[in-house]
Parts: sequence; structure tokens; C-alpha cells
Amino acid sequence: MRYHIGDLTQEKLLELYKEMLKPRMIEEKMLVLLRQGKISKWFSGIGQEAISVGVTQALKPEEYILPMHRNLGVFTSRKVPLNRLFSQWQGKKSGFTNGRDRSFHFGTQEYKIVGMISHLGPQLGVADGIALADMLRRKRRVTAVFTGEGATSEGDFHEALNVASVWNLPVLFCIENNGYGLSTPTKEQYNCKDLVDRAKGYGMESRIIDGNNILEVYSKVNELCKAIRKRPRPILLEFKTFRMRGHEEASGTKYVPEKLMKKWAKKDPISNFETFLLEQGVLGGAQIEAEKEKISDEINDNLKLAFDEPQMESTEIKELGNVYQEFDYKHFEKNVDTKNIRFVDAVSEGLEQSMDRYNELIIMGQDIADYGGVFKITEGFTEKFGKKRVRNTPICESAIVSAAMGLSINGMKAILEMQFADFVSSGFNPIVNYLAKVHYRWGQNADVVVRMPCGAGVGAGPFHSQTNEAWFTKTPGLKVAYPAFPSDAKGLLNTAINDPNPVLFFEHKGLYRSVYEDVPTNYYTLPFGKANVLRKGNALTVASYGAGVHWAIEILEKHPEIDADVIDLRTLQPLDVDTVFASVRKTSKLIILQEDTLFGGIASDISAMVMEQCFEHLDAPVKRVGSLETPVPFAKKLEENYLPKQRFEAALLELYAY
Ligand SMILES: Cc1ncc(C[n+]2csc(CCOP(=O)(O)OP(=O)(O)O)c2C)c(N)n1
Repeated sequence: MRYHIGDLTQEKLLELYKEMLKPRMIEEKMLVLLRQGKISKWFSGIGQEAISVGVTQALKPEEYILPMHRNLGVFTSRKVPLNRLFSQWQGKKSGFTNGRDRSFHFGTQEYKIVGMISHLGPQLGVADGIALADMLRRKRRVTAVFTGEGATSEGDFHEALNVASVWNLPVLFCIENNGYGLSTPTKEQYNCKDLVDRAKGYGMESRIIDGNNILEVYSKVNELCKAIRKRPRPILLEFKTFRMRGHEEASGTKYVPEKLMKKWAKKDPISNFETFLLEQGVLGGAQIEAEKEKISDEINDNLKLAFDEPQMESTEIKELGNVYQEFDYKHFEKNVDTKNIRFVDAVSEGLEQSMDRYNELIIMGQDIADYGGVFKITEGFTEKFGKKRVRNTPICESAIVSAAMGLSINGMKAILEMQFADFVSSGFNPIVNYLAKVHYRWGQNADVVVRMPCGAGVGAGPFHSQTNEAWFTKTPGLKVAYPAFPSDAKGLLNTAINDPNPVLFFEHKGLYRSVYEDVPTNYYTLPFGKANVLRKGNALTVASYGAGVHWAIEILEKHPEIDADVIDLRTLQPLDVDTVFASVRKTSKLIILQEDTLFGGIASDISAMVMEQCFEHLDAPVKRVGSLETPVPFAKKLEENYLPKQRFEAALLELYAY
């Protein structure tokens, strides 16, 4: 291995050596503990230390770094206390997740490290968001993110690199090409010569770096970081290296040819550098022993601290209390000045007034800038707020959700417009796995609102008509709002934006231009988890939300003899079950109408809760009415048949007569 010292001082050379030695020795210790059954799982980065250490050393402490599962050297180079790392791996209190997540699945704002989620790819888009925040604040900073070569096959990789390039974000994308993704060799993973060949397609600079040569890694990355700080832009790096152990310890390396192992063993980043430093007279044999003893003592002392800590315990209340970031709801009253406007206008007004309130609120979505979005809700926004805050995105829902997560990590607020709620499936993974879980896992909030133009009745067929709220109400960590009226839409949207937690905000397209209301012109908020009783009656209770509320009222108007309580739920997570219970205790009959197909929807849960809590008060079985269990059909008559309006009328009459 050839080393070029360049202008590096002896101190720096020694520092690089020691920084590589520490993760290696920690790993060797962990392998012993694993064999003794004292830790559960280990993903080894032995042989890849030069990459973690070299990249981290080239960054400034205030610059974010997003490691993967083989980057222990990132954590040690950032001086994360070893006892905290060891406690983290044992699921103990001094770790970073209160025992809620394992291994390297955590982040820490203190050390500007954002750890991975198991799904690998979303990290790359998160880096985009962090870098975007730095760029918007004109901070000349680099964000470095790691990926294995295996995860470059995920769509997230393509999406994140494309976004970074189109937006010219200062991200250093670091591929650690270590030959295998679990057991899959590179030739079965991709079909280009080098992975950096892809950079050309993204219009991005790139470099290949010998990942086992610490001086090459550190010097080149250092130079590139300086260049990026001067002129922000993304750069793709491919570090050539090798995975010297199994994917994780239990999976072994039988599928790796012996000669490859031998070849790469000769390239070990630490022993080679050690020999070089000895030859150069920078390091002496006694010094090596002394350093090893020092690290060994540090490891043992910190291991004792971790082992002495008790196993984590918790309570239902504490665990439930940590899913969401605490939100101190501030009520802003409606004023008396109103304007008769449509649902779309109310959404637009809420967005505009919130953009005025928060300088660091960013809206992102497809065609939302000068075009104003397909529903024209952000029309005129670029003139008022500029294209930096009202951002057109490429078609890449996953990377944009991840980028919104990154904005939040770096202290900004984000709103995403899904062009149609149906397309959220392409951004599903980071919503349910990153945004939803991040607060519970390591206390980071996801200050993101995802706007969801949804719903059927508009002749738009199976892919532009779904109402998919149940995909999200099922996932702890998300909030879900689903207003039925313009004034609710505005007040709830303002609250969603104030709330530091991720909110899925459903807007029914069928209501956009058909429902008018006198909406207060000022900035006001409405609380989540408070249903609205639209009509009061004693015969029965109707509970619904979104378009269902309007269908229920329309049908009830046809039957004035039915004296019903009509409850508009307004938010589904949190859900105001108390208002439903109180009504059922009064009327003794409940019918729940939802536009979603019936199975596994909100109606089923409300029904179950009412059975559990109000059984003695019921005079009839709870009725649920929803759409047919089919995709949403296109033709008018088929769609009418699919939707629950007619079935609701029949069920309502049946319940009334019961
Ligand atoms: C979306 C997803 N698919 C599959 C896996 C299972 N898995 C975890 S790591 C891994 C291999 C990753 O290979 P690579 O990106 O090259 O990183 P390496 O482990 O080699 O460092 C696989 C298949 C996963 N965690 N997430």
C-alpha cells in the first residue's frame, strides 16, 4: 500500500492511527462478548475502519454525518462516550434509545450523528434534507452520508442523488463497496464497472478512493469537503474495500472465496498503516503497546459501567408518552371577519398564513411552485415566498419524505404535498418507518405535514381516488387529520403545522370546489382530538369524517323524522372517542360511515371501542358502512355502486327502525 503524507503533521498521522485502532479493539472485544453470549448481535466493520475514521476526521464537528451499521469509527471519532455506546448495544439507560432500538439505530444531536433505520436507503434522502437546511441558511457545511454498495440498488439511492444534484445540495455520498451485500456479491448487485459511473447520469462529480488507505481517504475527503464548503454541490464517492467478516457474526463467510479473503487481509488498513508509521519513525513498538493498553483499559472501564447498569424497565404510561413529542397546543381564536370561500381556498389560506408565521417553513411537492400544484392551492406562493421555500420536486416521494425528515433534524419545518394521496405509497417507507418511529426511538421529532388530496366520487379510477387514512392511523407515531369543512380545514392545518409531530392531512378532492363556508380571515387554530357535534338528536348517533359527513347530512335531510346526533370526527389520530361514547350513551344507537373500504378501517375500531365501553347503553348492534371491498372503479355507475352513500341510507333506516 502506498501512503502519501503530503502536508499532514506527525500528530495528525498518529491521531489517524489511534482513531482506527480504537474501533478495531472495541470490535475485537465485542466478538469475545458475543461468543460469551453477553451481547446479542454484531455487524462487523473490521477492515473498513479507514473509511469511517477518515471521513469523520475530514468533517467539522458541527457538520452532520449519517452512518450505517459498519461505521463504529464514526461514533468513536466523534468521541461518543464508550459507556454510552456499550449501554446502547445492551439496551440500557445510558444508551441513546432507552432500550427501544438496538445497535447503531440511533442518532444524537449532541454529536451531530444521525443513525440509520434498517431499511438503509432513506438515510440518503435524510442527508439531502439536512444539507438543504444548511444551504437555505447559507451555512457552508457538508453533510456526509454512508451506504453500502448493496443499498445502492434501492430506489432511495437514485432518488436522493437525483434530488441532491437537481438542488445542488452539499452532500458527500459515501459508498462503501465491500464486495458483498449480506451474501450477494457485487456482480449480482449491479452491472456497471464502478458504482461511481452512475454519477454521470445524475450530473454529479465523483471519485474512487482506496478505502483501506487512511491517508488517501482522509486527504481526498478533506480536500473535497473544502471544495464543497466553498462551492456547495453533491459528490459521489466510492470507497473500494472489503467485508472481512460475515454480514453479521451468525451468518459466516462460507460463500466468500478464500483467495479474496487472503488478498484483502494483506490490505488491512490498520496493520499496513502501523508498519508505515514504524518505518517512518513516527511510531515506536513501545508506543503501540502503550496505546493498546490505554484503549483496552478505556474499553474495560466503560464496559463495566454498562454491565453494572440494570436492565431497562418502563411503564405503559412512559412508553405511550414517548411516541409523540409533547405539543403545547396554543389556541388562536377565530375573528368575526369572514369570507365565503371554498375548501381549496381555506387550505391555501392556512398554508399562506403559516408560511408568514414561520420563516423556516418549507413546502415541497410536484408542480407546486410556479404551476401552483395540480389543485392550484399554492398558486402565487412563489411570488410571495420565493422558490427556495416553495420547492418543486422531481417525482420521488420517498426521497422527499426523507428530505423533510432531514429538514426537521436540522431544525426546520416541512410541508409535503402528495400530488394525490394515492402516490403516498411511493413514499410509504420513510413515513411509517422514519417519521413515525423517530421520536420513540431516539427522541428526535419529525416536524412534517404531509398533505393528502384524497377520495373518490370524481371519476378518477383506482389510482387517483383512494382514501388511505387507515394505512396511517394504524401506525403509532403519526397524527391524522381529516376535515370535512373549509373552516375546519384551515384551523386544523394551522395546528398540524404548529405541531412538531408528523401529521397526515387528508383533504377530500370532491369537497375542494363544492363546499363553501364563511371562513374567518385571520390566523386561527383548532385542536386535534376534538370532534364536532354538527346536529343534536336523540334517536341515534351518526359518526363520520371527510366526505362521509356531507353524505350523512344529505341523507338525513331526506328523512327529517330521524332525529340524530351527527358527529364529525375531524381528526382520526388522536380520535375523540369520548364525544362518541357520550352520544351513544344518550341515543343508544350508533352508525359509523366511512368512505374507506370497511375491513380494518376506523369504523371497525370505533365499533369495537363502543362495544367495550358502552355495551349496556346499546339498544341495537353498532352499524358500520363503508365502500365495497374492491379497488375504486372509474365508470360513474360503478363508482356510485362502490361508494357507501346508498348503502348508508338503507342501514340508517334499518337502525332507526330497530
Ligand atoms: C429494505 C431492506 N431490504 C433488505 C434488508 C436486509 N439487509 C440488511 S443489510 C443487507 C445488506 C446490505 O448490503 P450493503 O448495502 O452492501 O451493506 P453492507 O452490509 O455490505 O455493509 C440486507 C440485504 C434491509 N435491512 N432492508
